Amino acid sequence: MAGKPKLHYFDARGRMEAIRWLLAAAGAEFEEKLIESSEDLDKLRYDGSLVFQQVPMVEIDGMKLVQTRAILNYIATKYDLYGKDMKERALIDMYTEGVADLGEMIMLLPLCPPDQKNTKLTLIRERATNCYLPAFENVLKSHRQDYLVGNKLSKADIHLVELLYYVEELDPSLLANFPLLKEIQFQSLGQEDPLEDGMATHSNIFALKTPGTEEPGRVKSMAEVHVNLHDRSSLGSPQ
Ligand SMILES: N[C@@H](CCC(=O)N[C@@H](CS)C(=O)NCC(=O)O)C(=O)O
Repeated sequence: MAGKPKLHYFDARGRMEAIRWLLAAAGAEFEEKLIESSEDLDKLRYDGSLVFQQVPMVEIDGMKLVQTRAILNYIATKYDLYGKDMKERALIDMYTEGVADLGEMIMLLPLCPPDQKNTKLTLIRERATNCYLPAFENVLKSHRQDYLVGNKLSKADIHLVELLYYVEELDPSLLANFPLLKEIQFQSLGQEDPLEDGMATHSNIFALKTPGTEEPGRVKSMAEVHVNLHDRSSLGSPQ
């Protein structure tokens, strides 16, 4: 059996965070090799580990994968989080890109020049309230199922829940008018141990610790995810 995936990135959420969430939701253990200096990054570049000279890079199943989306798609396929057919996959991709559009705006906010920050924040609030959050709320409302696609956990749900935490960090009031989104976020927080809390038959999502809350002063991360038995059985096992 292959060893644990090894994640190469900075001590930050950044582009690696969605990868951490996905692996954690899949119940897959992973190691992190933090890049702590420009020398660390150069070393990876010079030894040919970074095809495009950039991170995130994940060592997995004998490959050194770069490009965030490629990594996410590989992990989602491996752990059966990518739909059952082409149509489900298309929907999962569509929702994932919607999540990425708003997520990217939020992720880049700290890099914005101070004099542009308020304008950017207003734009994010406007897009979240009038476009992205209603879109996801409506999907859930339209079929009244626990998951976005195919009544089964997929990478789209995991990316969405991660996004909801970022939105909440930015401004908790943004979620006020979206009861179904609040519900999936609340359920994802869940119990420490769903089995102990009698939640074993609860079909919804997974129990996550909020990234960044478990170690004060550390910007990341997704520490631990408990997936209830019902979901774990549908996630497939590591190859
Ligand atoms: N399209 C790439 C972008 C990767 C990227 O921008 N990586 C940044 C860190 S988040 C990086 O390696 N920056 C260092 C550099 O380019 O020198 C992806 O999605 O993985």
